[in-house]
Order: sequence, then C-alpha cells, then structure tokens
Amino acid sequence: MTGPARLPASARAILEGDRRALARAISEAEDDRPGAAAVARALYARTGKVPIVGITGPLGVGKSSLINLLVNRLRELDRTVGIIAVDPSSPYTGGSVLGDRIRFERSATDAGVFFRSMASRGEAGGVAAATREAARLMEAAGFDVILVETVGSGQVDVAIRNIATSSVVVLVPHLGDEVQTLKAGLFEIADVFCVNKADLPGADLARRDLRELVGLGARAGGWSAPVVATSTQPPSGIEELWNAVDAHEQFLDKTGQREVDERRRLSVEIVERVRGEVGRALSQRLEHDPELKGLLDRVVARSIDPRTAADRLARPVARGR
Ligand SMILES: Nc1nc2c(ncn2[C@@H]2O[C@H](COP(=O)(O)OP(=O)(O)OP(=O)(O)O)[C@@H](O)[C@H]2O)c(=O)[nH]1
Ligand SMILES: [Mg+2]
Repeated sequence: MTGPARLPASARAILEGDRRALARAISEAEDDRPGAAAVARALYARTGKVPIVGITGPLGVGKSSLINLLVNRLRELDRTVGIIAVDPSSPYTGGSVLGDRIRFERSATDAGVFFRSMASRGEAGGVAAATREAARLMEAAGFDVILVETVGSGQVDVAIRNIATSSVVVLVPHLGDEVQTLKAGLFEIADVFCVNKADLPGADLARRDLRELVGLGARAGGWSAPVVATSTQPPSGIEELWNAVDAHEQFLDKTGQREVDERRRLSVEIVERVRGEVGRALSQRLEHDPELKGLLDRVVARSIDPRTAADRLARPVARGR
C-alpha cells in the first residue's frame, strides 16, 4: 500500500497538480541532485501509460511551430499536454542562430499545458536520463500526452527512440541529399514522417520520395510509417499528423508492441545509468585506488594494452558474476 500520505511531500505535491513542485523536481532531475532519486522512486509505479511523442528533425524545419499547433489540437480533444524541448545550446548546432525560432506560448495561460526546456549541454546520456525523468514527472502530474522536441547530431535525434513511444521525423521539401545521408537512421526511428512547409514548392515530390523510401524499408512488427504533409502557415495537415501518431499508439496497444518497446527502452535506460555510475566510480578509483592505479601504471608503461586492462575490469560483470 502506497497511499498518497506515505509519499515524500514533493511527490505528493506533484500528484496534486502543484506546478511549482513539478518544475522544481524537473530541475533536480536535470542537475541529478540527491532529492531527485527519492521523487522518481516514489512516482515510478504510476508512470508508463501515456504517449511520449518525439518530434525530431533538422534545424528550422518547423518542429516548434508544429508542436504549438499539435498542442491546440490536443486541447480541442480535451487532452492535457506536457512539452519538453531539448535545446541545442551549442554555438555550432544552436538553433537560436537562426534568430527566428518559434517559442511556445500557450503554456503561460493554459493550465492544461506545461512547457519545459532542457539544455542539451553535457553528455547525451545525461540529457536522455533527464528527459525520461521529466516525462515521468509530467505524467505523474496528470498530463495526458508528452511531446518532446529534439535535434540530434546528424540533425535527427536517434536517441529519441530510447525515450519516445512514437517518433515523428520532420523534414521539409528539397531535403533530397539530406534525406539520403540520414536514411539509415531515419527509418530506424520514424514511426511517422512529416513533410512540413508544404506551402512551399516541392512538397508533393518530397512526400512521394519519402513514401517510396518507406516502402523499401519495412520495419519489424508490421508498422509502416505514414508520410503526412503539413504546413503551419497557414495551418494544414495538423489533424492528420496527430491522427497518424494516434494510429501508431493504437497499433502499439493492439499488437503488444508497446510492452516489447518499453522493455527495450528500460533495458537501455538501466545500461545507460550503470555505464554512467560505473564509469564515474572507475575514473575515481583509477586515480586513487592503489590496485587500480597499478593497473593504469602498467598500461602507461606499455606493459599491457588498454583493452586487456578494460577486459580485466569488466570481466566480473560481463561474465555475470
Ligand atoms: N513557409 C513555412 N515556414 C514555416 C513553416 N513552419 C515553420 N516555418 C518557419 O520556419 C522557421 C523555424 O520554425 P521553428 O518552428 O522554430 O522550427 P524548429 O524546427 O523548431 O527550429 P529549431 O528548434 O531551431 O531547430 C520559422 O521562421 C517559422 O516561421 C511552414 O509550414 N511553412
Ligand atoms: Mg524549435
């Protein structure tokens, strides 16, 4: 029995819809502060039921604009929405250099919408962990759908597959070459393709090309990613876009694929966490633990090679002992 009365106060506040408690808990998760673990542990059993929809694609294709319109659509359907925008804050990939990025507005006035941006500084694993925790916290706070905007290296975030239940890859007309280079990764992650800026010339062609490519790369499980054309100015295709995502979510339930995917995602999450924790601890010990320092000394002296040293350290785990 874990009635609300037994939960940590901050977890209880989140369940009761306290938005400031929610925001605080997300910050703690992002900074990996000690309090975050207790809240995450207390709320975990209540999560894992809502759609987490990843919206990824190259810089400036209209991901944020689409999310704004998807939010309006979801609110029409009487569903509340949590939004996480993983911000590419690096000066090399920074979307903000475009200067005309779209911001999310509705969250300021509508209690049914909660927006949070996360800096993508630091290692990718850290962003993924914080994003997962934020999505769970939002779900615990009662949001019905979580939307996650990301841009990855290679311009499409492959890691979103390890977080989202449905992934939308957004492209625009005249991405010919880009699509070619992205191809392998794209088809691995896209549950829905969206050709945005359909008001620009070339959208029909882009859509047809993508459809052809999708036909070639059938994925396991029997889902074939639909290709939806959208525009955000003037808005068109938004209902179709949401319907395509919804159809994928229904497919997951009908086929049992949701459990298969969730199991894979959670396995990845555990491995990422172990890698992080073990990596940090090992770095420390290689510096301070006399035995491990000795091992490092021998690698430095070229008497054993790094792979052999690593094998020796990893062997107990790798062999299941
Ligand atoms: N013509 C046209 N322009 C669009 C459309 N959707 C978005 N834009 C414009 O494209 C620019 C980028 O839009 P955003 O929504 O910020 O795109 P984004 O993918 O979120 O951008 P980053 O987060 O920086 O990667 C803005 O100037 C938008 O007004 C569309 O459907 N048609
Ligand atoms: Mg954006």
